[in-house]
Amino acid sequence: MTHYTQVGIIGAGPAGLLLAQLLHQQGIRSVVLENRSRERVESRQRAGLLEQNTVDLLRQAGATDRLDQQGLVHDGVILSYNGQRHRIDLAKLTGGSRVTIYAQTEVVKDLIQLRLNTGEPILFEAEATSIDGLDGNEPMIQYTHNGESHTLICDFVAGCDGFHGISRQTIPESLTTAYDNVYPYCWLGILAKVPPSTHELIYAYHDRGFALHSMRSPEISRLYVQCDVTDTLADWPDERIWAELQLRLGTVGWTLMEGPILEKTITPMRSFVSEPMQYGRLFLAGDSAHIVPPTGAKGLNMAVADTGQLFHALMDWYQNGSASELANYTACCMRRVWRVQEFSNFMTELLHHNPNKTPFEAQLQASRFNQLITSQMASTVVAENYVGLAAKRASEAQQSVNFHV
Ligand code: FAS
Ligand code: PHB
Repeated sequence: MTHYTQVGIIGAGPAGLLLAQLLHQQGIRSVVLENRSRERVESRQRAGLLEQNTVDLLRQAGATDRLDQQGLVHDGVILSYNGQRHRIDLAKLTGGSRVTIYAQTEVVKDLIQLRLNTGEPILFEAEATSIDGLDGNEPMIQYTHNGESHTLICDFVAGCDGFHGISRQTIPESLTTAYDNVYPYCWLGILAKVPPSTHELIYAYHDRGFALHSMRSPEISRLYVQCDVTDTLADWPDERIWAELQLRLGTVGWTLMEGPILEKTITPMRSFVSEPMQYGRLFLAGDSAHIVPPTGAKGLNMAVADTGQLFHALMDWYQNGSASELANYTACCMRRVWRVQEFSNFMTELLHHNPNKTPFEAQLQASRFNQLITSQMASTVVAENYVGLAAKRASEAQQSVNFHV
């Protein structure tokens, strides 16, 4: 069967769902195609930290009712180096910007419910198999759903289908440049039924490896330990996980509370960028175009920032008949993407024990951490990147308004 819409959206992750909602609010019709089930999409444990810019865009979309009730707002973050802790006062160093802990699973649930409330089409277990006609004005997405083949004809295709989707592969290889950096370690992440042992996040470097103390609620902790790229979950029984977390996060006078582990996953660490993020009427947003190691808490936030950029460019077309923002989409995204890539790489290299590093590199790593502790300027750079530079610009704008008042 053949169907028609204005924007065909491949992927019901944060990028695709948010774009669909923002467009709907402006009366632009879209169809969301998702190849997994609703249950699978809503249960995938992923990100947990939202920048202010992300919260603002979700609020614009009308998706923050539960976030406002359940989100945990943080003014600071703790970095630890072999047990020596340093708190970075995010709000003080950035003129009031903060971050919010609210799981990606909850963001996705909120956006899916919003989509369902609109009555606009979102098809689960519908796999996009090809994208055609991108050089014309009516691109087509071929997809299968309930065992039948369908064609979706649209004005634009939003490739929000993540790192393993088909959108990026649709851009001719001869026109793309890929940048790739695989790290020699992974993260083993757990959800544990135990109250967080500190109010704020702790990112810890330890000679045994990195660890991160995060949370999902006052009752649920989210924790990570660095593991080897060859490790499997069988190599990490609960006892070993807790023992390593105690060693790596520990400091004098503090104990990590332990509890039943509800879920375990191993995530590889990789930096990847593919340029351009567009081809004819196809525009990539989120992990389909770039991925970052989660050390900087940027993957989800970058996807949302792309979505905001693409939404404005599409509305410039639909409301003003202008194609200039669409033409500049890649260039506008890339400035932000590379800033986030650099910050994510900095945090990853700073906080992980690299088995391949030389003694010289080990000294540099220790010196970088020492500079963070002794220089407010160095801590400010980390704080501004961590809360998101869009937040910095917003707080500067607010300060300038306050200044002139
Ligand atoms: P997503 O991958 O979320 O969504 C893409 C969607 O497209 C998926 O639902 C997929 O099923 C669907 N799809 C793919 N191909 C399709 C096709 N052919 N047809 C139809 N649908 C298709 N970020 C952090 O900030 N912190 C973290 O701790 C963190 N942990 C992560 C752990 C893992 C295992 C992974 C994979 C990522 C993690 N990330 C983390 C990054 C993550 O949060 C992403 O940045 C975020 O999901 C990006 O959102 P989207 O771009 O919407 O892509
Ligand atoms: C999380 O809570 O899952 C989380 C928080 C910060 C990160 C990565 C993951 O940098």
